[in-house]
Amino acid sequence: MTTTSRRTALRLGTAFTALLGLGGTAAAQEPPLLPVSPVTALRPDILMTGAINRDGVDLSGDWTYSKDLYQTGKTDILGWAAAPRAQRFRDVNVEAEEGKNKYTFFEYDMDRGPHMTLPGAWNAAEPELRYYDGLIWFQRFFESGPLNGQRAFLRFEAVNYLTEVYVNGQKVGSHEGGFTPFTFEVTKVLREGKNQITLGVDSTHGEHTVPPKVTDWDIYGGVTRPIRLIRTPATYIDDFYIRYTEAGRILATVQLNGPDAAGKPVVLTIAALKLKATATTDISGQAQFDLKAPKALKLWTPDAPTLYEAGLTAGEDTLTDRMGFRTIAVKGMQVLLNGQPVFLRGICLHEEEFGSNPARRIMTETARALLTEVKTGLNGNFVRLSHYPHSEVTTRLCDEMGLLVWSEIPVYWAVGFGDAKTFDVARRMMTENVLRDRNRASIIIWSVGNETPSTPARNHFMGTLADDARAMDPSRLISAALLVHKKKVDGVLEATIDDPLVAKLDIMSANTYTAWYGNDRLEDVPPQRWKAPVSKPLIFSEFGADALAGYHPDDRRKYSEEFQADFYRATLANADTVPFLAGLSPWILKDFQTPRREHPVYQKGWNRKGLLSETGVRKQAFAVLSDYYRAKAGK
Ligand code: GCB
Repeated sequence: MTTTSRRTALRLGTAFTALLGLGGTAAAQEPPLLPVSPVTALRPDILMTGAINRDGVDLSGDWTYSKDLYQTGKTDILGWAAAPRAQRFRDVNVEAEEGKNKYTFFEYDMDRGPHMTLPGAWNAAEPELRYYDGLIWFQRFFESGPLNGQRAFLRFEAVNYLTEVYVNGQKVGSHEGGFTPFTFEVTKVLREGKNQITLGVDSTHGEHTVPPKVTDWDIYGGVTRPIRLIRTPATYIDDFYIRYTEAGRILATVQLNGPDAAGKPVVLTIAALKLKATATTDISGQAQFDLKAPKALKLWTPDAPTLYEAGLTAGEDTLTDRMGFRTIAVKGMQVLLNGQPVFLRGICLHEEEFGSNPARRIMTETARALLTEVKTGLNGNFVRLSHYPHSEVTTRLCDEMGLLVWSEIPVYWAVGFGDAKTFDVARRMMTENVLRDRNRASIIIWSVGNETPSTPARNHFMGTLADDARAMDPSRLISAALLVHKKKVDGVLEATIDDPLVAKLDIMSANTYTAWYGNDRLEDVPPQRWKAPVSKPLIFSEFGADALAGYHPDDRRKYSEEFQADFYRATLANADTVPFLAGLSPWILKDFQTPRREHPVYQKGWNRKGLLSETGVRKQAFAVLSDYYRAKAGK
């Protein structure tokens, strides 16, 4: 057994081992590869790119909720339609109805239910919800004035995982996926005055979901990012994609939505650069710009993250965005930022704020606290936002603070690679992620997944995701965190990246835990040899060791701060020997919650591979990495 297979089998059990083909049965009959529809067909009808910069009514705050583990609000016994007395989304005043007739009864009442502050995952809200994994209904009321010809939309920045949305008792849409935004038009269902909104949020993951049921992070069910009611003119700017090219041009594509979308002038301005241009939309409502970048343009870099306010106007609709301009490319074994080689001094991050009871509630200040530790504390220039799209607040802050970003979708471990439903969900997620964030200068890499077994079905699945990302955004690089095969040759470890998916990637990335998982020792790490069949840059996308902050036994054993620091020293020494290494993103900035980690002394529900404890206490390894990056940066 190779080191990879031993470690993987240890962590994931026999199902994954069979998937890897190690059980000896999987390879016999390969099912046909899944058909691929055009990526344009997966685009949501309404995107509302940049919605975060539009005015709106924030529905954050107090909501009532009702737990529904057996989904009685959706279906009754034997699969019948749910009984009205259990349908939480109805537009009725339960208490008033009960008062009208002594034979009327309900098995819910949202108005008299318990309260929860949204956004924020439910596991942090109440002890009884700590590990709740299922359906919860949420409800609140909001006011709306007359629309006067405008359109109204509900914008959800993220809800985990499957969401049904009802307004005044009518279903307005549903969405699958816990980390990308979605928007439903509610123009026709809104009432003047008081309106009711009900959400059915189901956190359950299973054989068709992305990610799959077992991951190494917390459930974090519920509404984790803001919900807003947004109004626009009848024809509005639904999407825009503005980028800078190596030829020194600014290209922009703007998509209008509405009855007057075709043949409409769109004005693009960047006042600080004295740039103003007009293009007219085609029959599909799309306008294209191809402009020479003004000489005064300062390119965005992590050291000087210059942002410009770009303005778009189409009829009555206007939208602004703060944007940076830069190029990113790969040449041979190097990554080039604005034509110059760059070494990615990074770290991985989960979407989890500091504190002993995090709720994945990422606001500007909670995100800034994490990113400041990367930028200033670690002397970093790069974050891997693992393993799913993080809040737009975070990616925008990376633009502002000067941090390069790896953005990923949770195609993680054993997702259903041969399953058409899973394929569709993953491709939609990739689409929603790329279309949300392709105006962010900070983002340089789209990752199509993490630690997945190489099979024909998986190569097709993830290869298609790579093609999709490139089709929607040819201006960024594609990668994936790969498993590596390790074996000892003449007593020295040899790590080989022989994954066929590499053909679809610009950057190879490897997760390497030599001397943490498996039987290798710290002294095996520095001489480890890295081999790849192609000449592309490599990132160590993960390496790490658990350490409990404050634990200092004399023998520097596992779980001690000393072991973690020694592990970092050994892996960094190894990194220095790899000529095609273009960057690092060790695992991980901060200890994070996960039901997979239950050692009663050291873990207690936390993965302890953070360089910081959950409350932000720096462990010894923090300084090891910080010093290494300072030297790399030439500071
Ligand atoms: C990995 C996974 C990450 C885990 C980490 C660990 O390779 O990508 O999600 O949390 O290892 O701690 O084992």
